[in-house]
Amino acid sequence: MAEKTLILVKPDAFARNLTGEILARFERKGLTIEALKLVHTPRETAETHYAEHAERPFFGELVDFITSGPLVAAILSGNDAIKASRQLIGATNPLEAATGSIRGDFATLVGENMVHGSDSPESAEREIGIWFPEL
Ligand code: ABT
Ligand code: MG
Repeated sequence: MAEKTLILVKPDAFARNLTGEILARFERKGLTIEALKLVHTPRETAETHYAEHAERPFFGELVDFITSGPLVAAILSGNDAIKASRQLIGATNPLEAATGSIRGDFATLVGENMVHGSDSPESAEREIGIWFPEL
């Protein structure tokens, strides 16, 4: 089933010059880049993106982190793009993410876990609207 997903190469990954490495993994899987841009994220955009975590104790740090530097936002498309991307990204906690996944290979902190991928079709539609309102 062809579908779209929203990916963020987060500020930690961008600062470590891993953007190309990460996008290459999605491309090798067979996903297609439909849109791509560098974003200096306004605080309001980050708060909207992570609205489901607004009441969590880590929300402030999460927004601080995602606005701490530029990130790269992308729309990817392909067969089961949401599930395929989440598989490539790995578990939320990098210490539990499989070796071979992006988080498993490159991260150790749950609060700085390199990449975001939409977790459902509803999330993908909502998040594409947040990061690519011009489309
Ligand atoms: P995202 O792709 O960033 O949404 O991560 P994922 O969907 O794998 O995990 P969720 B549960 O959505 O986490 C959102 C961000 O919150 C961070 N987080 C999460 C913490 O810092 N502490 C926690 O205890 C939990 C549960 C990790 C995620 N992002 N970052 N950066
Ligand atoms: Mg999530």
